[in-house]
Amino acid sequence: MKAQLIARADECFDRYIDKYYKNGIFERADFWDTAEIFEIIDDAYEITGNPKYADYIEEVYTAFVNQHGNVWEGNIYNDDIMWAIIAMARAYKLTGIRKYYDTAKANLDYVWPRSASDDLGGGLWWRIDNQTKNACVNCPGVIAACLIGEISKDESYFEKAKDVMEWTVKTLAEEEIGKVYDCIKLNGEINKWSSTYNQGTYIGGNMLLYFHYKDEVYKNRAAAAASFTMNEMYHGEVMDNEDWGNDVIGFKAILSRWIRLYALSENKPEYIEWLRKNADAAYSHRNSEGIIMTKFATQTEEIYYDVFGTSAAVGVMFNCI
Ligand code: 7K2
Repeated sequence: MKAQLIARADECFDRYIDKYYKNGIFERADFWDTAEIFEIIDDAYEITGNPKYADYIEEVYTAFVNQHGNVWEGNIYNDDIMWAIIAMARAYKLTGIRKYYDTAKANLDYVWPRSASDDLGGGLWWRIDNQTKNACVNCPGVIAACLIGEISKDESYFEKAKDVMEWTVKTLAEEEIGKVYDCIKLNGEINKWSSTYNQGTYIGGNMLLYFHYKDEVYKNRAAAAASFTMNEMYHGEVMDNEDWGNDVIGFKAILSRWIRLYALSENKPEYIEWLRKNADAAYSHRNSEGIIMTKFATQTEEIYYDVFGTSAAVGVMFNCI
């Protein structure tokens, strides 16, 4: 069973590579897309142990720093930087290759002071214009700080992560039911839209804090958010939405990564089964090139799709294993 699932995930990855990849670059992928495709390669290496994925990590890393430099001051999106830090810190944990960690840490030490503020009671700004505080920077910020804290053994990163999570729970979530909001504006107005990526990184951030502090409050938050996502947002059915814009189309890989971490760590096989149901549906709807677009219950057509939109299924193929 496991070998078959790995073979299927490898196949989907290879078709994706055939379509979009050359010399460390994914066709038309922007900074954030690349960071998240990088994370899918981390997933692939973590889950299969196949050394070919370590080679992809090295190639993508090299192309990324060639293009964006070692510290990414030019990027106005604090969230983008957090995501790329996560991709590289995870790559270090998986390979032991020091430069991935050095790049991740240098960028966290740069972007954290740029993002953190006491306005609205705490948390991180989404962009350098300091207008909104979004779940998509705060939860990844928590994850990034936990990873760097874990690797460096510097407790201060965990302290920062903890404070940002407390603010996020208070400001951008309904803790008991596990619903995560999108963002709060400078004037206090809240956008209550819940999406798979924010649900995912909220689960992940709370799990990493749980592993460190062993306080069940974190685990309970992750549990509530996992349940809300599968049962309330999707009623246990296949994810067949989030198909608009340039960003939303790639969210589901992020959810699957962190819900898997929760499910394996807390022995909740129902979530892996749900991911597998999604992966099965997605696979059955691949097109003749083996490409799968983000609506998993819908047939992928024989047309050109955005590189980020078709990465989500690849991520789910690995994370359902
Ligand atoms: O409005 C934010 C966020 O709150 C929302 O969830 C998503 C939905 O859109 C933006 S975040 C998307 C950004 C990700 N970082 C890189 C940027 O290029 C991109 O706008 O889509």
